[in-house]
Amino acid sequence: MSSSERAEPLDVVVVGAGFAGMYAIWKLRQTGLNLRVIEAASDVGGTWYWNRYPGARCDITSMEYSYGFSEELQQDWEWTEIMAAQPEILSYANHVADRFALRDHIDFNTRVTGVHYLEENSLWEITTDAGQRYRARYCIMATGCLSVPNTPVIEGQDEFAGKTYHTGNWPAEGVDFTGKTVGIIGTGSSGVQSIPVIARQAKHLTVLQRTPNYNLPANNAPLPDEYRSRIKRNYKEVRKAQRHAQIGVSEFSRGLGGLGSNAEPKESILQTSPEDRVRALDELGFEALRQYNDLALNPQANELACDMYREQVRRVVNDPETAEGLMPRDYAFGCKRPVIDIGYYETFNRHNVSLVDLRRGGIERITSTGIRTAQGHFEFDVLVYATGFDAMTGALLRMDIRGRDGRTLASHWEHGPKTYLGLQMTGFPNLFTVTGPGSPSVLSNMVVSVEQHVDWISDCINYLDQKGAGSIEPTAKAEDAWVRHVFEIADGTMLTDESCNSWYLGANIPGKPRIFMPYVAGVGAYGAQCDAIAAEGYRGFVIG
Ligand code: NA7
Repeated sequence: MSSSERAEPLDVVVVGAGFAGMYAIWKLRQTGLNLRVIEAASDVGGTWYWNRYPGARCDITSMEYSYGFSEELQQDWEWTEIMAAQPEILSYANHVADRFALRDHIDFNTRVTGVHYLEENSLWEITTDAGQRYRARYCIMATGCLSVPNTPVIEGQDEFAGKTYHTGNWPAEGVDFTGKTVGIIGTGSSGVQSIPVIARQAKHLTVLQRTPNYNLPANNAPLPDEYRSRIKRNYKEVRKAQRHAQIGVSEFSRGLGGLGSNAEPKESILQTSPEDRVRALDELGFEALRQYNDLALNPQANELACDMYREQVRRVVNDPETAEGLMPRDYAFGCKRPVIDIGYYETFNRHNVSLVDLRRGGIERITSTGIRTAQGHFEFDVLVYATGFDAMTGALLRMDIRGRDGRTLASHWEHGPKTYLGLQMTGFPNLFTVTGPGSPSVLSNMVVSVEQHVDWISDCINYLDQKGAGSIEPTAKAEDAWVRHVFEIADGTMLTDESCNSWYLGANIPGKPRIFMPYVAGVGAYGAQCDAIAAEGYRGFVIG
């Protein structure tokens, strides 16, 4: 009898075997819960399994973007760089799966299609594309925040005769661009990371850019020995500090580069003179933008930083027209996730790279040989979409999730995602989301947030079992209040400014409600609230 056909229902079904699903196995297995994990891919790793595009790399220091649940694991594993590249992170995921025998619990190559609550026996029924059926008391959605690639609908795209790839679904065997003319659409993190690497191989690379990004230097390097041993000596403290930090990166990594580990910005840009700013660019280049502490709070300060940024682009890029085309305008520095880059602007000084600034005339259609824009036709052998993801809600909404009374998640979220703590939704008892909308999630070190959520869910299930309770779900009042709170603290910041079209707001997907989805208060403040709510007997939840 296969696991999915057992007569007895499971305790837990977990959807997804990325970092969240893998940790859920380790954690829930300890408490004796009987679980299965369903994964669409052929192996573990989630984001790091799918995003194998050239140049893919973590933007948080790897010593911190790693599991903290096993002291032996964190002592044994050796990272080679400050911010590891995708192949190394995927090897790490494989190592963890082998070391803790996680694969025994996972059904691979299986995509969940339906998740229905059976009210009469308080079970979730999960169906898959292979026609399997699982029943479980609890369902945990470990489906990732950036797991549904967004391919924009462009007229004629099926007519393109060459090969087409998406950075978020890259072939495992890689792509050889040697001798090829390549077009790439998109200059977010995936575009900025892959463009320098593709340019080194392709005959010619044309970058079709709709919105230039603000990027900061990655400052990646081989892992310094002193830092490695300092972290390893203090890992216990590091992990504790992560849980109290704003984005889940401890002070032990201060000054190393990467998100959350910059040196503390000490200077007010408003206090500087134009000469000071020129000097700062002379000495530090783009790095200069990291030293100011008032960019997030003051629009005037932000605009000064944007001017500096554009000046630095002008300095690095030789051709004035290309430099002009690469300059971000009309939106704030920091409203989108900063992209860390390795040689991005220098790439445009190569003879085999050209920029099409779509602000001067957009894409009209894809043809059999390339892309026609209002500025002319560009020919390619290969077309790469680096066009991002239907972030945070995409993976959940494409499954048919139905709670009490057959109500769909799609209708519950018609006007944008509604959750309590980013963990549960009203009307969907015993269904949990890991790093869901309404939690720090993508604004944080994901591994830290994943562990915090899975720990909380595991404690919650244990609590219910001890009480002999059958179900938990938030009250509508608690859910509404949380949604309001998430909105209120982001409102008025540059993150929600009208000029900002980030995927945090769902603004990259036509028709998606414009709602700021992650919780900005920080990992520490958020974790404290989760703990307090649990300690008060799960305030705001109905336990049945
Ligand atoms: P992003 O950051 O969403 O970037 C997608 C890029 O694709 C962005 O430059 C978009 O321009 C561009 N795009 C999307 N649709 C189109 C169309 N129709 N025409 C032209 N250009 C288009 O995704 P990434 O994969 O780079 O990064 C996602 C996260 O992964 C990143 O933040 C890290 O956390 C890791 P737009 O800005 O919408 O004008």
